[in-house]
Amino acid sequence: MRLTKLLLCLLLVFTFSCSSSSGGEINPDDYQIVDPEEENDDEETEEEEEEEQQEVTTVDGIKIGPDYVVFEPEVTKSDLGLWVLRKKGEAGYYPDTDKFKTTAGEIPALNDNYLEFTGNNLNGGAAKSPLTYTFVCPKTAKFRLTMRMLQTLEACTPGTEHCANDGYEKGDKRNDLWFKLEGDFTTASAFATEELKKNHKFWGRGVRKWGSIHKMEGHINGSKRHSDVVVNFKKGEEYTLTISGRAQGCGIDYILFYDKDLEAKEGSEFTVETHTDLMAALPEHLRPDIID
Ligand SMILES: [Ca+2]
Repeated sequence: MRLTKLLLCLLLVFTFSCSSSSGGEINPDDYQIVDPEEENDDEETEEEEEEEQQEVTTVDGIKIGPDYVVFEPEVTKSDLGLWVLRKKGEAGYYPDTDKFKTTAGEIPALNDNYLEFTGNNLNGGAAKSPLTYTFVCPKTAKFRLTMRMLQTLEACTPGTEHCANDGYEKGDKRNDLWFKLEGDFTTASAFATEELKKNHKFWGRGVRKWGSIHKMEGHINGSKRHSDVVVNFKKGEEYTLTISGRAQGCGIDYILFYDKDLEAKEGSEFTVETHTDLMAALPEHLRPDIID
């Protein structure tokens, strides 16, 4: 843009000297004079607008950035029911003394708390204690849903039911919940839009350390399938996520929707796969606020 204007100015000067030397008259209306001050003003306005779009707001505990929505699960306005808020220093917070494998060196729960489902059994069960979260989407984009999750696997006797050889409950227990979405969206995953509006199992891995819930389980033409949860959201539209308890002992640190394009964006390259700890793998701003 600047180069174009510079060339225009040079052309103007050249034309002016030619016209002068030939004795012709100059009509100022024939030329557009560029005011450098005015040009700077335009640039500042553009910068201000960009800054405005980068703004982060927190509404009812839900942090909304330019290309993500993230929140602690306890900000729900629903009755917690069979979900329990585990806090560091209190009974039931994982790891709890020598009952569990140490998680030293791992990143602990954000805000030293998480929500744990205490109903059903370690394998699963019917959807119970629904918790809802409503927010206005900041951007028209493909958003992926994922959650930071911990399987609070207990010590057990090898050889007994559900017990692995390492003396802890098997790594595929306590690892899922139910979820559904409401609002004006369409699917960008393997499952149909209408399927995403009904309760489905949402599972992942966080075997005695923080990992993630990242795959939906459903059926397509009668066959069981697993897929990321990716949806086309619209800017300014209101959406509601509902999670319900499924497997007992599934712990949720925080819940995140992020613009799928962020995965390949320069400087923030990441993936969310089995065992991915969201806090270790994703940029820091894709976390809820720290509560004082
Ligand atoms: Ca937390």
